[in-house]
Amino acid sequence: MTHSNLNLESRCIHGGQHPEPTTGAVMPPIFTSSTFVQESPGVHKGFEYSRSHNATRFAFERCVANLESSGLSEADDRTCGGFAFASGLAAIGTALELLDHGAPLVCMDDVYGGTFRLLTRVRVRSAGLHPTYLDLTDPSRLEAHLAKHKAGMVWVETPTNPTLKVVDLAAIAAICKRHGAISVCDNTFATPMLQRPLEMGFDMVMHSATKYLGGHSDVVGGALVTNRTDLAEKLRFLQNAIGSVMGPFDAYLALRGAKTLAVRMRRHCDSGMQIAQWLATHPKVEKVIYPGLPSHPQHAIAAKQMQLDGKPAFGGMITILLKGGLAESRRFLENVHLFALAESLGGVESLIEHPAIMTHASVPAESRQQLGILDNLVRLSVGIEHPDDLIRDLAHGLSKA
Ligand code: P1T
Repeated sequence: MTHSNLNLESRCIHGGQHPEPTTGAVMPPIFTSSTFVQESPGVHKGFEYSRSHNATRFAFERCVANLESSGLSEADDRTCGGFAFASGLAAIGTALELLDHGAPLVCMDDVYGGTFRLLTRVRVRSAGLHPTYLDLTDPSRLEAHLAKHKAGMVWVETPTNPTLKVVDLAAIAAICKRHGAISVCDNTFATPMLQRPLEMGFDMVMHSATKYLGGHSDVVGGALVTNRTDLAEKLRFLQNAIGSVMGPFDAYLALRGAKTLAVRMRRHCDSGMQIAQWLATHPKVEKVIYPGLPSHPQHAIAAKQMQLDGKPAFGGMITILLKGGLAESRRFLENVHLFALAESLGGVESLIEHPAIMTHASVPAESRQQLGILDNLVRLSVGIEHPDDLIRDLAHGLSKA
């Protein structure tokens, strides 16, 4: 049973899940065994070696595949087109192995600093990849580029990390299809509760499961999902051949986290909107970037493609520009207490960080300047605490900025 006829809240809990066959355990046990006995060489119960087959990981993989609407059954692909990895970057690294040596690809200009680092500082050297960074908030830029240049893959994030640009997924997917490029969306910030890129024509979705999917800042993981059987076959081979798989303990935690994704996202969205509106009125804040505010340049497309319960919903990530520079940012960040000053995002607890010094330090200063990742830019991950407490904490920090 694929459970894809259920509402998303129910899919978080039941999607792709079935009781463990030996004992009937309702929640999948943590299968720690690295290997599985065979009756005769090559004759086994479908489990040989844990890098290739692990039932705890499979349960999480089927869950994410279901949430991202892969539409594949276990007959099409053992885990319905879902694949889990040791980290988000391990997932990205494996996805890039779909490309041949020397392949050109297009990447959104604003992406997580680690994605940029893997492409430019590793795969350009080791795989001869040719990334072109484009601002895909205007899809015609992609059309113009692909009319002149080939690309094996187009990689987007939306909303982007950290400037929260929003990309029109349906438009980008259609262009990629016309030009034969594999389209991949890093859906970490929006989560499948708000947008499902495969439903909008994308070939693949990627997640840092470390963030909202896991949801409790206690596990590092990544995921890929595809609705194409040809890509699922390739990813299954690559996942095993490269071996950067998610371990069974992590898969258990990630699956446990994903069960509450719907209820958490509802609170993240409500508090995100309330806090963004409050920040927009604060005299020490120069600018608030939040896709839910009408001032956001892609607000209209965000309202169309990011929805919860059929209504626009914009997530828990907010980026602000303070009046002033690094000194003001430091004073603000040193004087918030409920918001933890830390990298990462998407947990139940609120986090705050300075991308230029922290998560995006690997992006060259010149590119950061062009993208607007400036010294007065601060990124907030709004958790599920009471929003009044969060606002009081921000007010205190800003009073010191
Ligand atoms: O950290 P890891 O699980 O390897 O995921 C990498 C990654 C990929 N994509 C996006 C959009 C991300 O935000 C991340 C990780 N980001 C942070 C650690 C951060 O604080 O932005």
